[in-house]
Amino acid sequence: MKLLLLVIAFIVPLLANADPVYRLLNLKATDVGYTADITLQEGSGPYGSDIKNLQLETTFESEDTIRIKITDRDRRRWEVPKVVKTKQPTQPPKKVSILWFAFRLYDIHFEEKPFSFEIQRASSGEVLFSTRGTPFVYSDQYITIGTTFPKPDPNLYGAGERAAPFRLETNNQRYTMFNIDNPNIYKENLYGTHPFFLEFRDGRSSGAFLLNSNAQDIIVNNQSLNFITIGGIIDLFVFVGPSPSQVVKQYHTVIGAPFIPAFWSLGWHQSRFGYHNIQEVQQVVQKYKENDLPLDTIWNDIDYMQACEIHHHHHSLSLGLQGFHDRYPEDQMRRFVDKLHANNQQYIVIVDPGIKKQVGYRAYDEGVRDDIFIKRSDNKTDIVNKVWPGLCTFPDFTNPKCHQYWDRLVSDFLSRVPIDGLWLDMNEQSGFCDGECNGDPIIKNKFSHRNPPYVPGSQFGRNLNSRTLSSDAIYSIGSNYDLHNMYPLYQIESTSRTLQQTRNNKRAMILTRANFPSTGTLSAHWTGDNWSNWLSLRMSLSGILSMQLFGISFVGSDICGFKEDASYDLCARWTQVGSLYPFSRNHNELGRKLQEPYLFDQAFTNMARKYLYNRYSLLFHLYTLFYENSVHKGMVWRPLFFEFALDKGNDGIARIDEQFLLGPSLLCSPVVYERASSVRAYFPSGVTWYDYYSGEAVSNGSEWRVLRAPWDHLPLHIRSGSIIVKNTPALTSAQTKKNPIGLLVALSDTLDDSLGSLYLDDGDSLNTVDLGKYTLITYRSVYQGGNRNVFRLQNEILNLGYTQSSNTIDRIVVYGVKGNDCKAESGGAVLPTKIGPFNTLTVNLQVNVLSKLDVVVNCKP
Ligand SMILES: *[C@@H]1O[C@H](CO)[C@@H](O)[C@H](O)[C@H]1NC(C)=O
Ligand SMILES: *[C@@H]1O[C@H](CO)[C@@H](O)[C@H](O)[C@H]1NC(C)=O
Ligand SMILES: *[C@@H]1O[C@H](CO)[C@@H](O)[C@H](O)[C@H]1NC(C)=O
Ligand SMILES: CC(=O)N[C@H]1CO[C@H](CO)[C@@H](O)[C@@H]1O
Repeated sequence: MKLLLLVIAFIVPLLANADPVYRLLNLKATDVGYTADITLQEGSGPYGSDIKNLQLETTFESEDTIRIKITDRDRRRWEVPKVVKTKQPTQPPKKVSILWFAFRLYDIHFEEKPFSFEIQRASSGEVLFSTRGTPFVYSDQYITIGTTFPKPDPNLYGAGERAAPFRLETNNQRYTMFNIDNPNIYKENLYGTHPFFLEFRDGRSSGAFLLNSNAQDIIVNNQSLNFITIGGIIDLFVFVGPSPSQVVKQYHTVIGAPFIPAFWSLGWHQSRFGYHNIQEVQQVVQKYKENDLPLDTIWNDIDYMQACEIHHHHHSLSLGLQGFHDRYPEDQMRRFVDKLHANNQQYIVIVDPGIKKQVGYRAYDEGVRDDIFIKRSDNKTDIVNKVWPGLCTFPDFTNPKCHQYWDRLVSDFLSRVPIDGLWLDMNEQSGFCDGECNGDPIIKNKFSHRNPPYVPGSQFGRNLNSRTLSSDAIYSIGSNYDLHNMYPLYQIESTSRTLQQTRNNKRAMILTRANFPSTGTLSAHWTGDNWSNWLSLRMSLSGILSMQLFGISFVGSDICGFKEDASYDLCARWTQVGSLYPFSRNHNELGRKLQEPYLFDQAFTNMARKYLYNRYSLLFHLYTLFYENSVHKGMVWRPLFFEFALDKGNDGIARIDEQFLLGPSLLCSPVVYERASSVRAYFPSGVTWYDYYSGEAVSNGSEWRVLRAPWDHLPLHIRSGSIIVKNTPALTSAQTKKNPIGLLVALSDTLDDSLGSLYLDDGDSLNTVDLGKYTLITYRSVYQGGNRNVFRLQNEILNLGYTQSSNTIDRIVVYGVKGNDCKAESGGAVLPTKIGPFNTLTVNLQVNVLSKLDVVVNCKP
């Protein structure tokens, strides 16, 4: 009998192995695209349960984005709900009208049998997405759709979250996407799911996004890419670019634009798991000040929480929000936070979703009373898993009643200690039991939500229940099988509403670990539990670049590494490049060597001060990049090929991920290898690159150069033709915001103009852009009379909705000046000038940032 079963088990998949063949029928053009039926003609997918009658709906979303939705015609399947009220682009997508149909940048062609489709670039006929010749399977728990590429080894990016090189490897790789609490193990799936990829081919780009929340794999095999998902539907968006940044912009139009962080949150952050008591935290703030090191925000990990003590550690572990541990007396905490605020500094604490299952604990009792915890598959009992406090239940943020519950807990906590943001950890959801700790699982049938036939992540020896809530757990709107990856979105949405209301409609900071498309509209992210090693340092760069694609612009990694001890050199290099992370926070694990920047030696402290001040001198620039990012003009960090897609100098530009651009014009080439004192850096073509600090012209582009980089030097270059605003840095962002500013002009090396911009608002109120409560200024330097010896620098105020800024522009520094005898004039008055090394010109002046700026510089050759 046993043998027979075994034989059947082998034969059945073999028999079923004739690939499914679907046929397209009844194709009809509609006002906005096409509809059709797709019917299974023969064959079957590897796991059976094929869906026979499918329905196709193709929508021309806009001139550059097409959507292909394939659903079950007979039965409604799980579809991703719209969770976050995503901020739509400032230019709303063009109304579907006959007019723009003529300008569509793509065509779509269907093949009847076997069913396939091909999306082409209208201008050239180039095929961007073609399912022809790729497997198309649509069964209950296994759906696959894919595309082929014209040449082997295409340049592909995306498919996160993981710690891996930015450019995807194409030799039969399986990229799993399923949110789990996994330390940054090279190439394994991590805390977020992003079924998006961007392709870069011959200087142009396209991309695709599968709007699907189930556990998935993307398989990349030399000349093809296949999405495999184990539930939901096919809802595919294809973006035609044609530039890489246009693809990203098109993608963000679907998932929502990144938010503009509160100005203060762009400052420096210090955190540690293992600040044992309030005195230690106070001392860190004090030490920063004594060492003349900028600090905006101090963080507490779980050490502050009141509850049980485990592992014989000093710290206590439980849900926060209930209250503070004895070592963090609440009255002292309140005074401490008030003092931080008086000093323009901020305080943030961590909170986990798990609620300790303990009668008498308010958060638990009220959750039971309101019946808002996630249920087991019986849909009756609260599911229980173990997290730091022990056995826990988990709020079901999809339940509308849950918001009141969460709102009450969070706002009560804030009324006691006015924290400035929340750090949402463990929200994958992480659990120490596989599935649940309730006892034996309730298993109803073989292939259930708990036990699907195909398991993304099984190559790492995991199933969907490994160290997380059981995939058959039940929420008010569906099953964990479908919702697991979206849990953080619901939690962030609820937390954000509460923080905004409680904090008088000010932007609050939320830092989440788990993530999904749309996360970046409300929250920051850090790349999780990395190691204090050089690989983690390198992976932080590609991790941040990938998150920019995913619309999570406000992102960073634990500076100096979380796990294990950071060496002097590693922490020095990490502090340097970390000072240019969109989100800059030094964070460290319990029991590890302390790594605050003043703890090494005087030389280290001086080095850290230099780069922290450098960050603070770029705060207006960063803030302006976030504004531009939010209104869809690009990313905060950019890979080199985003700005230099047509760079002819070197094919390798598509592979570079150890250098990056901060905005369009600052090229950073950090040292990310042990014992290196130089770095091999590529300079993209078509512009001159000046050393950012000295103004020396270093390269005319299109070449690799070896740059000297002693232990305390971060190579940074500015592109000719750009203007950036520089702050006079202070110990906090608030003070920096008031200080005088300067303009750094890197003159164009052709007769083109040099350009820059500045975005200003009050720094923390909501919707400043939509309400017009901001000021936007552009700066332009124009050569006069076709002559590079004379140039005129002017500003133009494009929007004047915020007038509280009283910054003085007190200096203009110009790189690339021709000649060394220069006169500067403004409105007939002569301005003092100075020529320094490398013909760097400094002009001194006193002009209010909101006044007219008009300076003419005339140099003798
Ligand atoms: C990709 O496919 C081409 C053509 O089939 C083959 O020559 C090449 O070796 C393959 N490359 C890899 C990395 O598998
Ligand atoms: C679970 O129970 C609730 C209320 O009793 C009901 O509304 C919901 O539809 C049930 N969910 C499932 C998946 O059975
Ligand atoms: C850039 O090109 C100019 C003009 O050909 C030349 O004078 C200059 O030395 C070059 N600069 C560098 C850094 O190679
Ligand atoms: C991204 C990364 O650096 N991952 C590594 C971190 O360190 C651990 C332990 O050395 C490795 O297992 C990871 O691969």
